[in-house]
Amino acid sequence: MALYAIGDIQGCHAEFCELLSLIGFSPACDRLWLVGDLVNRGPDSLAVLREVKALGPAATTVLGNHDLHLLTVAAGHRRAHRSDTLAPILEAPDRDELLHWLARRPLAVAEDDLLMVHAGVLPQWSVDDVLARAREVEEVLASDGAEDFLQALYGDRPEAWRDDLDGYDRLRIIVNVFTRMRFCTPEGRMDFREKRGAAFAPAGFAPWFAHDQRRTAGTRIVCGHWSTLALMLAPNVLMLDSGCVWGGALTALRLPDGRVWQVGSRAPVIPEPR
Ligand SMILES: [Mn+2]
Repeated sequence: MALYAIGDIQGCHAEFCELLSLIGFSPACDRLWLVGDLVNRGPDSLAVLREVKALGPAATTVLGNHDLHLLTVAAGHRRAHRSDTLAPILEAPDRDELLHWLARRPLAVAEDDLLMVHAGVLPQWSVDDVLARAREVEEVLASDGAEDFLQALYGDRPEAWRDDLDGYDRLRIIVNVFTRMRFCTPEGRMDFREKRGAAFAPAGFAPWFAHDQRRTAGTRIVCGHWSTLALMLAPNVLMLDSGCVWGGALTALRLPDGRVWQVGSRAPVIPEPR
């Protein structure tokens, strides 16, 4: 029995299957953690969704920004972007089942000394804070209020967390932290414009994981989202987005020993913008 974490798949179904067979994954005795962004931009998001859903309790996936974009487009609140590859899901006979399943995935999961989110966590949040805030959003996504919430989901504001935020502002910033954040200030103000690597931090900002006083520093965080950082295996930050959809690779990491497997992307290399 082993636990494997896999980075952002984004519809790269062939690479996902190749990676599962490379690690010898067995749903009967192994477990899979997926860092989110199962869908979009890549060639076969529908097959990825069906495959991960069919793995049942053997696979745990957290929601990423592209997964939420799919839910929002499906609800009719946003138009698909030109580079989106979501149409086959929206037209699939099992679309409702797949979307219902996706909307009930968590935003954060913790087990032993591990914590998984798609993008990051604010420096001033403890592991308990992370889980409590994730549950707030998960409850709404699984409720009758989900459609209204998805309509109010998008936006960069508020840009800083406050404990007394409420309503959609509170839910929106929680989602932005878990699914979109790259750079923030020590107080937890976020920047969403810069998508390049750590060297491009806007003045006053640093990568979310680089702040000295970060309260989750003693926990191993499994995440993805920041493909311009490529694969980053710091002792307590395991960032697994190695840019498969951009021509990079899809990565699997075995926990707790840290052995890594990769399969090369079948997509052409796209240097930017991610
Ligand atoms: Mn992402």
